[in-house]
Amino acid sequence: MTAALNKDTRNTWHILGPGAIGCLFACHLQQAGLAVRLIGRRPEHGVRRIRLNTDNGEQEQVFAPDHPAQPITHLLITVKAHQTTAALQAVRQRLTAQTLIVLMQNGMGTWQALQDLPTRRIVVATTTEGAHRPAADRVIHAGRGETWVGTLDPRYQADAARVCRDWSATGLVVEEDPEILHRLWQKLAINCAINPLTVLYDCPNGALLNNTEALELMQQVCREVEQVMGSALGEKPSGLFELAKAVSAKTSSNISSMLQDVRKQQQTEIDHITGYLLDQARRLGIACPCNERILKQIKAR
Ligand code: KPL
Repeated sequence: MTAALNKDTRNTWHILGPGAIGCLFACHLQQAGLAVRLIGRRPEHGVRRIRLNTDNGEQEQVFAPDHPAQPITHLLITVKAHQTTAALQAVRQRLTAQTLIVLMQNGMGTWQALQDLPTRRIVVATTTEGAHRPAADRVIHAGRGETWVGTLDPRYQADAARVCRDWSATGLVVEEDPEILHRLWQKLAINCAINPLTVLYDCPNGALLNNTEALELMQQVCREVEQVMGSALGEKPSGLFELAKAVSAKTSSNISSMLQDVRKQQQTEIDHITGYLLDQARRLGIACPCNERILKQIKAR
């Protein structure tokens, strides 16, 4: 089934970074009746077709081309963390003081890089939806999850609530989280515990659980992350090792995003995952020798 182009562009969502997660949200938002435009690395002149596979079969969505002169009212950023500054530079002149931005990506540290944009209306989101893109025009919704939206600046709480309301029409589970910083840290912690290890052992997430050496390393990573996270948030987190093992088991056949990047010989997100953790550790005066070593090993590859 092919969905018709949506003509109502008053509340158009522009998706900056139409990778697996960007395309998944693009398809769901357009299916829910919102106008969506995709902004890729190269300008596209014709319509773009994406086939989305879900439990209910396949549906093709047709996206109208993005007009580079059209101001952007709603922007969902799903580019990789290290691509954020360059990707924003390309659309900067289309942003206004009213533009609402949702930042949804792995890793942390890019929110700070958004501080000099014309708009202050920035909310953050994190998702456990599973998606992969076997071809440029095909997205597989591999596992249903949840998406959490919140703001790091309480003045924009109403914007987070609005995003949740609009996105709930997609049928995806989208909830507001007043403790979004905690949730971002938790995601970062899981990524620190799983992603670099899958690169070091060149294995899917679940295989870490059958490898005594990898498990020992995961436990050390988790101990250090708990100290930094606890100090950054002013709380005493525990149980990270158990959580990381549970996520590895739940996503056992996944090739982590970092291992996928390594296999494609692309830049990894290590600077915004382990690198961000270590920046915070230094700021807080906490030693993290195990994560330091891992950062060096991943960067040396
Ligand atoms: O977020 C992930 C990633 O690969 O980046 C995990 C949770 C490890 C799932 O693969």
